[in-house]
Amino acid sequence: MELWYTEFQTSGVGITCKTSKTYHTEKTEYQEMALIETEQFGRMLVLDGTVQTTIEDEFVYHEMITHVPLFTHPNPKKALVIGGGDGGAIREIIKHPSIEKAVLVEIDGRVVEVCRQYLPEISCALGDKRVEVNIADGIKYVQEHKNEFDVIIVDSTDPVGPAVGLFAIDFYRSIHESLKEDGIFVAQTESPFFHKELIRNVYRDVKAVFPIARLYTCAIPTYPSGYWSFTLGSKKYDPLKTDVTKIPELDTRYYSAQIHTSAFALPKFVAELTK
Ligand code: AG3
Repeated sequence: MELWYTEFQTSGVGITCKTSKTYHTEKTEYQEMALIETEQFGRMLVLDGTVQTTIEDEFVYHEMITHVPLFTHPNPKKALVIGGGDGGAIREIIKHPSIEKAVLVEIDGRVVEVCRQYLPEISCALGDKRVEVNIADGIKYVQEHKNEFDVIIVDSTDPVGPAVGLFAIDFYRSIHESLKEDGIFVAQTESPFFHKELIRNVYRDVKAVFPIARLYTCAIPTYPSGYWSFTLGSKKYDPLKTDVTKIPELDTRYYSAQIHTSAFALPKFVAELTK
C-alpha cells in the first residue's frame, strides 16, 4: 500500500509526498511534530502539519537566511538564531571564520532533540564549541540581551501558534535593541504568491524600525508555492552595496557572490509589496 503525506498550504492547494517510513511522531508542549521519510525529498520534519525542512532542499533556505546578512556585515562575530531548532542556520553560520559565538534560542526543546537524532546532516553543528543552545522564549531572550549581536536571524514557523509574536513590530523593536549599532536582522517571511499581506506588513514594520529594509527571495520546492521570501533590516550596511568581489568561495550550493545581489532583484509583483 502506498502512503502519501499532504500539507494543505492554502484552502485550495496542497503538496503531497509519497512516504515510506514514519520515524517519529509526538505532541510536544508547543506543537505536533513528525519526522518522516519521503521518496522525493528524503527525511522531512513536519510541525503542526507544515513542512519545516527536508534533507534534499534544506540547503537553499539555510544558506539564504544566513549568508546574505553575514556577508553584508563586514566582520560578524556574534550571531543569534531565534527558532531554527533543526540547527541548519547554525551550521551555515559557523562556516564564517569571523564568528566567535552562535547562539540558538528555540522554544521547543523536543524539536532540537528529535532533529539531533534523525537529521544529523542538518543539526551537526549544534555541538560545536562556538555554539550555545538555549531552550527559551526568543521574545524574552532578545528583551534581556541588549546591544549584543552583529546578526540576528529569525528562523520561525508560519505566523500561527507559537510563532505569532515573531511577526510583530514590538518584536522588531526588541531585535533592534538587541543588535549592536551596526547590526543586521533577517526573518523568513513566507511566500510572495500566497502571503502578500504578511510580506507587506512585515516590510512596512521593519522599515519603520530600521533605516535599511530589503526583501529578497529564493526557490524552495517544499514550501508553499515553491517561492519564498526573507525580509532584512539593517542599521548601517546595505546588502545591495556589499563589495561582492570580496566574498570568498564558501562551501554552499545555492548562495554565491552573484546570488548575494541577484536575490534582491524582485519580480514586479513582489517589488509591489515593498511600496
Ligand atoms: N521555517 C520556516 C518554514 C515555513 C514553512 N511553511 C510551511 N511549510 N507552511 C523553517 C525551519 C528550517 N530551519
